[in-house]
Amino acid sequence: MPEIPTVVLTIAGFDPSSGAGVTADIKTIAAHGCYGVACITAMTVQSTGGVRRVEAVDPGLVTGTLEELAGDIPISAVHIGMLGTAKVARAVAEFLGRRSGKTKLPHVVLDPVLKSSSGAELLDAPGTRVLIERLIPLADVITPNVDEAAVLTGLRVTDLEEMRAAAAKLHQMGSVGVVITGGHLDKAIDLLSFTTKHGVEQEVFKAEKQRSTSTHGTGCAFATAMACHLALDRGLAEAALLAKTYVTAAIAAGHPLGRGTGPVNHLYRMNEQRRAVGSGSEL
Ligand code: PXL
Repeated sequence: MPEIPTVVLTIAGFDPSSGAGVTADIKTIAAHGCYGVACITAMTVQSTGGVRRVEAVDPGLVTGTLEELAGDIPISAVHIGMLGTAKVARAVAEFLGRRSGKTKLPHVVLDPVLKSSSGAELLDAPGTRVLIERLIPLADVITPNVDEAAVLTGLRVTDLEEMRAAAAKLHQMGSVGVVITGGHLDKAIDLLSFTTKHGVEQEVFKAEKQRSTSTHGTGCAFATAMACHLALDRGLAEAALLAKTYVTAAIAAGHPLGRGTGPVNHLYRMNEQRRAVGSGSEL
């Protein structure tokens, strides 16, 4: 009998340039050897040049899709990205809230996507309130970048000390695990913070900042990679470290596509395999 694959569900928007959003997430999930299923929350009109238009889908379609998938396929982790509107955010919160005890979906990773890097609003203001009040307490891990951490906490978040304070505040707001990504800071620092019986534990991951114009989709790739590692039963610290390593390599191998910010290369490992096979056959 063929093996049952580890399934990761992504709930996110559609970016037609496939740098971010569901199509990018499916690539990330495949790169981790898992099987991806998806629920689209919003359509966007965009290219590497930026987001031109956002249109949320009917919340009933979101509920129907999530119930249909979860009733049929065993899901080992959930990634939540762009939600678009409060109505869609509420539909997702209600779906997760309906599943408790044995039917609770494991390893919910919430990427609080608020704006695109070009400044377009990807979640409306009432949606941000739903995210704070209903989704943060339902998630196992939340992965804001420094700007999103600042909006969610109302604090300034520009360096490691401020990241530590923002993480503490996010714990007070109901987050169990927090990873604040600081890829935009001078040094690319990520802070992992989680609550244990003994209090809050924090770990810092540092990487050299890379000079690249192919960085579209780093947030989605990081959060989805974390969901995959948690689905594969890795602990929080290992998942965060491996997800950061994955994103760093995907940026380094980024695609020089389009006139704007190119997409990261989610499937860079396939090129490594192709080169390995190529050099093998030449010997
Ligand atoms: O990177 C955030 C993001 C997430 N999801 C979708 C997006 C974007 C940014 O443009 O379009 C669908």
